[in-house]
Amino acid sequence: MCGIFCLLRLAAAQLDGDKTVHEHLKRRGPNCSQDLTVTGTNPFYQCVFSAHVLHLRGLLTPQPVQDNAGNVLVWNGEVFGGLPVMPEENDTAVLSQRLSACNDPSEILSILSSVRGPWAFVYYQRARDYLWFGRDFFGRRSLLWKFDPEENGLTLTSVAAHTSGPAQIVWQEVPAVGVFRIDLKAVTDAGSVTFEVYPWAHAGNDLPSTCNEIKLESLPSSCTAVMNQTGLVLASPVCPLNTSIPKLLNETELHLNSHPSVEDLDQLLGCTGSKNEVNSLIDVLSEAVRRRVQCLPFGDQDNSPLINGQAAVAILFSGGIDSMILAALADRHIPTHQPIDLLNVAFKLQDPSTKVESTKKHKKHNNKPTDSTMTGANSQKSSSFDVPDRITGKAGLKELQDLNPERRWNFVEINVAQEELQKMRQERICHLVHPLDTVLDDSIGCAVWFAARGAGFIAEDNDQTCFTSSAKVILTGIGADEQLAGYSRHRVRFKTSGHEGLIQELAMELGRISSRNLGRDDRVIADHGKEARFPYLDEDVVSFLNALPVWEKADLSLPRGVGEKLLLRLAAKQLGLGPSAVLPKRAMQFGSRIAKLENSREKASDKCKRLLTG
Ligand SMILES: *[C@@H]1O[C@H](CO)[C@@H](O)[C@H](O)[C@H]1NC(C)=O
Ligand SMILES: *[C@@H]1O[C@H](CO)[C@@H](O)[C@H](O)[C@H]1NC(C)=O
Ligand SMILES: *[C@@H]1O[C@H](CO)[C@@H](O)[C@H](O)[C@H]1NC(C)=O
Ligand SMILES: *[C@@H]1O[C@H](CO)[C@@H](O)[C@H](O)[C@H]1NC(C)=O
Ligand SMILES: CC(=O)N[C@H]1CO[C@H](CO)[C@@H](O)[C@@H]1O
Repeated sequence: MCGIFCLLRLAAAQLDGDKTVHEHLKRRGPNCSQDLTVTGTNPFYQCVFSAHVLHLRGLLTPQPVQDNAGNVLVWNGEVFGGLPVMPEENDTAVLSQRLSACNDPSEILSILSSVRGPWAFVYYQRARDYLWFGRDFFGRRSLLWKFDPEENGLTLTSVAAHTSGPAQIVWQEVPAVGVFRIDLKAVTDAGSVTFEVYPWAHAGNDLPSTCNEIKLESLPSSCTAVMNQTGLVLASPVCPLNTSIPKLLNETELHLNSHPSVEDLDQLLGCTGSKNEVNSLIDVLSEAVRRRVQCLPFGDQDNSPLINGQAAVAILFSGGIDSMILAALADRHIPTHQPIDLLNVAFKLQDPSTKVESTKKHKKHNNKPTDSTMTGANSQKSSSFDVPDRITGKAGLKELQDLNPERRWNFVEINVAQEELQKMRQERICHLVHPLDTVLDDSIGCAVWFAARGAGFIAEDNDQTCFTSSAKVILTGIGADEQLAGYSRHRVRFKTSGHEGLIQELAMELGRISSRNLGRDDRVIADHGKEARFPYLDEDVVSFLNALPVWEKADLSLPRGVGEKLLLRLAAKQLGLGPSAVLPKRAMQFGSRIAKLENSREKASDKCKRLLTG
C-alpha cells in the first residue's frame, strides 16, 4: 500500500500541496517518502510527485520511480498476475520498465489492462508530455482529484482532507471508468484541462457512455473529458455477467424449516447437482486467497522467519459466512505455525441496564489488571460489548479452532466506546471517508477503521490479554454480497421483478462498488499503514461468478440464511464449516452496533453531520 500524490501546475504560480494531506499520505506509506518535481519548459508546466511507500516484501523500492528517459511513475498497486514479475523483482520497477518501452497509447493501455490486481497510478510520459492516471477495473485503490481554476492546478492523491474551502473546489473520487490522459502541451496552450478517457470495455461490446457519466457526476469543475475518437479502450479483465434467465426450473423438492440448518445445505448439495460449481468456486477463491496471503508472487513463505510470533495476515471478522470462508481458505495457505488475527469490532451498547450488568460481571470474573496500552474502553469485560457480530464471531472462532486446532487463531476483541469514537472520527476518520459523506459511510468508515487498527484484547480462560495486531495485510469479504445476492434488497428485487430484475441489480452493484465502498475502505484501512485485500474481487473469482447463471449463485425462493449466497454456503459446508454457513446476512453497521450508538432516526443515505469538522 502506498500513498501517491501528483500536483500539476499549469502556471508558474506558487502552489503547495496541502500539509494535512501529506500527513495523511505518510500514514499510508510510513517506510519511505520522497518527492520529485519535473518541469516542462515550452510551454511551462510542472508536476510535483510525492510517494509514500509501505514496505511489505522483498527490497524496498522507493518511489517516485524515474527512468533514464525522465518518465515518472507513482504506483499504488499489487501485481498479482498478468505481468511476469520474477521473485527478485519489484512490481513497481517492472512496471516502470515496461511503461518506459511504450510509445503509443495503445501499448500503455495494453500493459495496464494486463495487470491482475488492484492499482491506482500516475505516470508522466516525458517524450510526449502526457500525464496518465487512473484506477483498476473495480476501483480497489483510492484516487481523488481536485482542480483549482484560480491557481490553475490539478491535484491527484490517494487520500485528501476534509477542509472547508471554496464550494466549487472540492475533492472527488476519480471514477474507476478507465484510464485518463492529459496532453500537457495542449492544456497549457488552452489554459484549461481536458482529460482524454480510455474506458474499460468488454470485447465486442458497445462503448459505455463514459464521458456523459463523468461529466455529470464527478468531473472537477472547469475540466472537460473527451472520449478518444480512435476508439482505443482497455480490455476488461473479467468476462461479462451471464444474463440468462431460467427457462423452466424444476421446483427443488425441499422441506426446509424456517430456521435453516446445516443439514439443509447437505440436502441441497445432494439434489441440486451443483457440486461441480461448488468445488470450482472453492478452487478459484482458494487461489485468490493464496495470492493475497503469500509473498506474492514471490516464492513461499514457509521459510520466512516468524517475527516475534506475530501474524502476517488479519481478517476483518464478523463470524459471518464471507469472513469464515476467507479464514478457512487462509488456513490452507499460511503455514500452521503462524497465527492468523481475526479482527472483531464492537461498539458499546448504551442501555443503562447493560452497564450495571457489566460491572457485576467484571467483579465476578476478577479480571487481571491490564497493561498500559489498554484503553479505557477495552479494559471493561462486559456484556455491553456483546453485540451480534461479537457473538457470531466467538462461535466462528470455535468452528475455526475445530477446523485447525494446531493453529493459533487470535480473536481480537476490539471494543469502542462513544468518547473514543467521537475523538477519532474528528481527528482522523472524517478525513479518510471524505469525499463520501453519508450516514452509512460514517458508520462503515468508523467500524472498519477501528477494526483495522486491531487494538483490543484476546480473552482466554477468563483472562484478558492486551493485543494489537501487527499484520500488514488485511483481508476483507467485500464483494461477496454484491455478486451472490446477499443483500435484502436482492430479495425485494427478485420478488418484484424476478430473475431479470435480480440480474440488473447485480450488474449495477458491481458497477458501483468502487464509488460506494472500495475507495473509502482503502483510505480507511491504509491509514494504519496496512493494506486491504479483497479476494472476492479477484479477477478470476469475478469471471467465474460472472459466467455462472444467476440461479446457481442464489435461490431467493429459499429462506434467509440459505437462499442468498447459496453457492457460497454450499462451499462453506464443503470446506467443513458448521452453523456459520447458514447465518443470514447482517450489515456491519448493525452487527457492530455502531448504528445503535447514533441517532436511530437517520437514514443510511442521509448526509452525515458528524463527518463535518468544525
Ligand atoms: C515500516 O514502517 C512501520 C511503521 O513505522 C514499521 O513498523 C516497520 O518496521 C517498517 N518496516 C520496515 C521494513 O522498515
Ligand atoms: C486520440 O488518440 C490519438 C493517439 O494518441 C491522438 O492522436 C488523438 O488526437 C486523440 N483524439 C482526441 C480526440 O484527443
Ligand atoms: C427438469 O426435470 C426434467 C425431468 O427430470 C429434466 O429433463 C430437466 O433437465 C430439468 N430442468 C432443469 C432446468 O433442471
Ligand atoms: C450462462 O449460463 C447458461 C446456463 O448455465 C449457459 O448455458 C451459458 O453458456 C452461460 N453463458 C455464458 C456467456 O457464460
Ligand atoms: C528489478 C528491480 O528493479 N529491482 C529493484 C527493486 O528495488 C531495489 C531497491 O530500490 C533495487 O535495488 C532493485 O534494483
